[in-house]
Amino acid sequence: MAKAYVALGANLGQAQQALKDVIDRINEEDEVAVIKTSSFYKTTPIDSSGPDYINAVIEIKTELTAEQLLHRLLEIEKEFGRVRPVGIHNAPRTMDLDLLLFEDEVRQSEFLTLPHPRMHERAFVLVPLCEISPEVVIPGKGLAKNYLKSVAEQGIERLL
Ligand code: PH2
Ligand code: MG
Ligand code: MG
Repeated sequence: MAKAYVALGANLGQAQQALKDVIDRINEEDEVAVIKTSSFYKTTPIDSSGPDYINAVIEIKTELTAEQLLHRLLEIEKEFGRVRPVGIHNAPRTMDLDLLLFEDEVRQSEFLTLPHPRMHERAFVLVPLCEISPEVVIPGKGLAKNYLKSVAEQGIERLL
């Protein structure tokens, strides 16, 4: 069984409900169990347009490989209405599921880069990640919590 962290984000439609539903949906996968769920956060779009995002991070255990897991996540994004308009960078979306960490794997391919290359620059990832796993390490970068200070200017508000 591998431990992995997945970032959830949405800024179109009923984003908060969609995040709740997608966590249940991920947990329904036979080879995946959701172990921890962060609070939900309202966050300012970073390098993206449209309304504020709702973001969260989950910890999962899985029997899948990292590639298999990412394929499942991309299928689930589609079930939740994700479309990828051609030519619009980081277009507003109904659901984005990003594989942040998979055990301590480090790799780079067309399909999958681990750890997620921009995770240490984004409060909407680091804050919920450190909430559920305060001592988590980003391979090659060190403790995730050490990057919190550098993203302190980014707008993020914990929802109750
Ligand atoms: N996702 C992006 C780009 N920008 N900004 C916020 N606040 N939340 C996101 O989930 C997000 C973003 C690319 O996936
Ligand atoms: Mg993303
Ligand atoms: Mg994505």
